[in-house]
Amino acid sequence: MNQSLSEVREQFLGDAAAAANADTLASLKDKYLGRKSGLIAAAKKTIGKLGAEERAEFGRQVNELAAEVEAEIGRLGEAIAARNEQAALDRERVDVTLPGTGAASGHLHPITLVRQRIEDIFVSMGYSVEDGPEIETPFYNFDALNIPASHPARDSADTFYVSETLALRTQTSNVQIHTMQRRKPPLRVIAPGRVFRRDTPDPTHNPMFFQVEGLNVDRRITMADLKGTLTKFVEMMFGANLRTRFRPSYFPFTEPSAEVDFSCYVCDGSGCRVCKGTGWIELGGSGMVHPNVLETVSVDPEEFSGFAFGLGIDRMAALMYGIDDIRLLYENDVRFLEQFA
Ligand code: FA5
Repeated sequence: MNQSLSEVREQFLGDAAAAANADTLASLKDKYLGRKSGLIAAAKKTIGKLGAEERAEFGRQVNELAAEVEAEIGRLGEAIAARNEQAALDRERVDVTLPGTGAASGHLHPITLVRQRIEDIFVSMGYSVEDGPEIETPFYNFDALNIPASHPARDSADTFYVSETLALRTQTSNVQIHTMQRRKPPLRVIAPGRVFRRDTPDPTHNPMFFQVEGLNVDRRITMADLKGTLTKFVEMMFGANLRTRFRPSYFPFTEPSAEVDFSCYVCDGSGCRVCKGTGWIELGGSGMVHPNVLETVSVDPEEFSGFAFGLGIDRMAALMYGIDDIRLLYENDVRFLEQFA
């Protein structure tokens, strides 16, 4: 091979060995095969200086070198592309045997869980579940329940009025009236739902909370039925070790009336901040349905008698889950709520 061509070839082989990526390969191609300033083009230009007999041989050799350089650059290009592709595959490899990240799923609110449990217990005792309006007229929330016009509970300092004639219900007892207007005794119903009062929030009070109303009207229903039903309910709900007590009380719509308490879930009766030192927490009110209430819904009090109760669901949730402040139930702090999943 011509001396200068073999020098170009040597130089090319050295440069080619060092070409590691697409950029260096592109400069390599330029350096040797570039039309204007490439080394092979430069060699071709020397052809005119040669004698006639050398020209043909030199031409053949330069074309052969050009073909060799082109083939080698092509081979290097393929090798670099294959290396790049392999690197990309290695980088993006997915290990299908790795455990997946499970999707977070929601769950029911503790109040809903407790309400469902209460419903299950009473349904197992033969009660049906009723619903009632949260916005109510004074007739259903007060008058039909024998609550006189002068009663302090009707005051706007205790009740949230929506207008002159409508208020947010202060108790689920309104459902007693709706139910007895719709259905005639014998009847056994419970009515869980939201109620509203202008109460100052503290660990056992909220301005919005949940109650469950109970109503059992039939012939010869007595106070013993009421006591037996609620004692059985508390036992099924919380277990036999919780103590309950019935305290004489007053509600305009029941006579006689009794307050139902359970032993404090925080101090177990010794007295603490939650039970305000008494050792007991009020679960709800109860009593025998007042004859005036039965008469208002055209049920004969001589023939039928009944008991009713209204229990605080928030306080039952606190007892069940060991929550020492019912306000936590409405703060919507997911760190708190996640515990009940
Ligand atoms: C009543 O609301 C009566 N309607 C209950 C009743 C029904 C008596 C049928 C007789 C016959 P009381 O105001 O005591 O009663 O409320 C019942 C229960 O609701 C309380 O014992 C308590 O557990 C719960 N409760 C009352 N106020 C609040 C409050 N602000 N926050 C959370 N729970 C409360």
